[in-house]
Amino acid sequence: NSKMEKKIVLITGASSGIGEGCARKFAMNGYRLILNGRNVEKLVAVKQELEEKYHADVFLLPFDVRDRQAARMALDSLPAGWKEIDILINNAGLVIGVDKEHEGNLDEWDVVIDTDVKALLAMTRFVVPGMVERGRGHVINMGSIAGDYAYPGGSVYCACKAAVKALSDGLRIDLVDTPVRVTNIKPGLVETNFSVVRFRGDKEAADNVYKGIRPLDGDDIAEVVYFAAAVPGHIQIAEVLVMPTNQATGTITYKQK
Ligand code: 8X3
Repeated sequence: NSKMEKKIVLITGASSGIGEGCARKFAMNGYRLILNGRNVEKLVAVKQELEEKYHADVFLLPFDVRDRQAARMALDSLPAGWKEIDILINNAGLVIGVDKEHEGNLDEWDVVIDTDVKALLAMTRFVVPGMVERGRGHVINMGSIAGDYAYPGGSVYCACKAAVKALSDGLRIDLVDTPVRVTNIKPGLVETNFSVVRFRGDKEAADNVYKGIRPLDGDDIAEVVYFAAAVPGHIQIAEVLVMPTNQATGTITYKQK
């Protein structure tokens, strides 16, 4: 039946921002969705919207991606019919603060590194063997322009996104003799809750980042993600750098004090 033919996409960090945009875009296009996030209330709201608007088939898989045990258990708990993930969108990510490398809080940076790098790696480690076995699949990592250029106040975050680039390139190499594709999406300025978290809840400081330009939003990035997923299987969009028309490079400067 047609339900069995529909592709399944798992999106981490799907309760807001780029992840939510991707959920909407793939729902619109008839994919079945496994949505991960920590905030169950927000995930339920996204599920409801997608069911109402697009009659989407949505399965919620709430867990903290940093918790490897929880990730393993959640994936194992997927019911029959939901286990064969076609697309893994490693989207969950964050940064806390704009501190200098020699002044920041190591505990906060653990959270950032654990989420942006180690959780992405764990999800890949758990999901990709099934893709290889089935002979189909696609891993789409949310990198960043920050992985191409370090900028003031971005040291650890930029390092994480450089790691995402290396993990994407490495995985693409490791999968070269399989039909599984690997894509690294590298957004520039995108206005989401990301910036609010970066500035530890200071909405004004977050808004300031986008002053005078029209930033991208989660739906804009979802267009690019979807494009990479939708092209024929012999085409591998290895990476995409995507930014607002009025942004030119990654050397964004944040006031640090
Ligand atoms: C976040 C985008 O421009 O702050 O990945 O590096 S930026």
